[in-house]
Amino acid sequence: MNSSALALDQAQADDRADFQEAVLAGLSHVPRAIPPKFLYDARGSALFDAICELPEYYLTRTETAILQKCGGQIAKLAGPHCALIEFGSGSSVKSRLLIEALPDPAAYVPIDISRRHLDATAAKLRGDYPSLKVEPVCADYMALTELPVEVSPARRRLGFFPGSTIGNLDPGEAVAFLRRTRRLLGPGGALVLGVDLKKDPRRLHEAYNDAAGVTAQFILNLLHRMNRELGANFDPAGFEHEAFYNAAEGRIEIYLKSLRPQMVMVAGRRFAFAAGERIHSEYSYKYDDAGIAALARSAGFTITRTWTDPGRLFAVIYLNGMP
Ligand code: AVI
Repeated sequence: MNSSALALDQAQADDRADFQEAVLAGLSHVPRAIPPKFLYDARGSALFDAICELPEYYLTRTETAILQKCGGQIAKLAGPHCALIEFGSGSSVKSRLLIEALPDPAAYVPIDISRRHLDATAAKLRGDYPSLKVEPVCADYMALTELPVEVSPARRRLGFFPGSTIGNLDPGEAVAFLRRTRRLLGPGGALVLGVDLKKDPRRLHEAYNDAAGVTAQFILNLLHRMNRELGANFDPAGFEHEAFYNAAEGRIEIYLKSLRPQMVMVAGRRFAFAAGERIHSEYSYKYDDAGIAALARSAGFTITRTWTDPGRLFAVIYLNGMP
């Protein structure tokens, strides 16, 4: 086995150990909870891509349409020769809109935890934009305090955090992440942030309870993942996906709910579930103008410009770091 295959093997073993530790801690905790980042194994990522295409899931479509419209204005604010840094880049679909709009960008730095995703995406981008320097960083952007790569000399670092992923962080985590990001972007840095807006709760409910049941499969995949990777014996038919809008907290809450009393083994440990008992799997916070302003202020950003769609479903915000 060559050294890069060995490193990949080691990385996989580390990922599995992290997953096991988080699951055992999360299932022992009251109330039970497993961090949402574990929803995204290969199958979970494919299911999330399918969610983005659903008629009920307006977020991706709406944000893309806003970026298509405001790309030129973002480019004007950012100016020439900026380094575009994307947090959680996945397949970098939306960043292409900015790469194409920005005048002579110095570099594109996609940051993603999945090495395979990152390498494949970087290769495609280099093919499509031969003059663009693509400098991928394989890291958990939530834990990143500085860039581990030499970014080509750039006039400004422009961060990009689309998709309402900020909504999956609780408000304290969101402020902490934005503060770290502001520091990482440095003096003169700016951030383009995608935020899902508060709206008719029925619309929100439908977006997380789609008729085709893809969101349910996405959440239930966590049980399959624990069976596959941790030798667990969850019966996925013994659980259901539960998602609802909590208006007081301004968030969608998503759980796996046990449909009957049952005993489950995970990594050699036994867990008893009562009928109706839940495992929390995700929050998805929704913001209004005041909430966005408070978030930006607490993290040391000023809002330079906000773009929304005609139905005010989603917002793309250009934030400048306060000096
Ligand atoms: C990735 N994130 C922004 C999605 C959301 O809308 O909160 C995750 C998701 N969970 C269920 N559907 C979509």
